[in-house]
Amino acid sequence: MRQAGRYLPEFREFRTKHEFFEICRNPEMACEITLQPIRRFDLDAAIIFSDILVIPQAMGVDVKMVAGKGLEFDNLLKSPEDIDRLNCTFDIKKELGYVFDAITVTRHKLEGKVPLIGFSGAPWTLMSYMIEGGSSSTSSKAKRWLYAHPEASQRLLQALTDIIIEYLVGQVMAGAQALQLFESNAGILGHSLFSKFSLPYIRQISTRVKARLAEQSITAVPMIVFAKDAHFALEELSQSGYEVMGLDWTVKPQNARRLSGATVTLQGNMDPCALYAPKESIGKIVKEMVSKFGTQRYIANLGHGMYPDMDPEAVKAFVDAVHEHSAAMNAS
Ligand code: 1CP
Repeated sequence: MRQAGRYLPEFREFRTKHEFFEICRNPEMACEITLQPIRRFDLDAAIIFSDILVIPQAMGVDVKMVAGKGLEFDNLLKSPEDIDRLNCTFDIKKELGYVFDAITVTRHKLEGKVPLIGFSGAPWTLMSYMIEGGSSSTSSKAKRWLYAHPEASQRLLQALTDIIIEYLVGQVMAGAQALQLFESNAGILGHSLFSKFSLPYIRQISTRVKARLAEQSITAVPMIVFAKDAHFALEELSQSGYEVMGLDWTVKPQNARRLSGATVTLQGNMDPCALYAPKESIGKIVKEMVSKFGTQRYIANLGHGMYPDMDPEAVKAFVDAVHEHSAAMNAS
């Protein structure tokens, strides 16, 4: 989940001086922001500071972070003809090489302290941002494409898939030691649309990333799939070629274990809003979560990202409780 972000005063301070995408494009700055949470908390991994929206940007959708307003989009996709004006075959290294450079710089700076995670948005989530221009409670504009223009939708999803594969392989070549794929808008699809417009591409990404790395004799890295609110597809997701399945907080740990079988590692899934609870309560919630998942084949995490008004001390309480309770469970 997002580690940096607006809940950290040092991030907010940095953001008074630099625009969001300026930080993403500057490897030294992206590295600095990546390290901020690592300095503060006893975390087991770092996630590179970037955003899923850098791919739509590189394809020609304008995405800006406007001070006091948030993300603003221009050049959105209105009809299938607009796919033709997108740049679907750009040189990844040229357009997104700044992410690779940020990964390499950060990997060096981390000096092996914790592994570095690279990431991308999954095709459907990126497609929906390119049509909706932000999050939407219904995603009706983007879902309209799936029903009214299924073939054009698949053409766009396939183009995004091809780009994402190259982008993730490039991140591993630059030094990423794990990869996370965010299908943040999975839930709105429901099972039927998910099976047709999300899952096949999620599968293609794991299969083809692994094949491309093997071809180039690069050691494979663990891959994490996080499809938010896809409680209806846990079994299929756990068999989609990823070592780790991320879970949002609505999922019952026992059900996820039962559906995902013996080989998949589970990640998640504390409700981020539990960080508003007093510290002792956070400790109790963490204890219950870790005892339900067990300490093996498990990565303790939140079930989604944090909000700007969250207290860094609550994050510390969460991280420390994870270490405390998992150590106690391992010792008993
Ligand atoms: O720890 C980190 O900061 C890691 C970098 C990271 C990651 C993994 C950021 C920085 N964004 C993301 C992923 C991301 N971005 C997702 C997938 C995960 C999720 O579901 O949350 C999504 C959907 C986005 C899109 C995005 N970027 C949003 C949500 C917009 C919406 O309403 O739908 C927002 C607010 C951003 C901006 C952003 N990205 C990252 C940060 C720290 C911020 C806030 C920046 C700021 O305001 O200064």
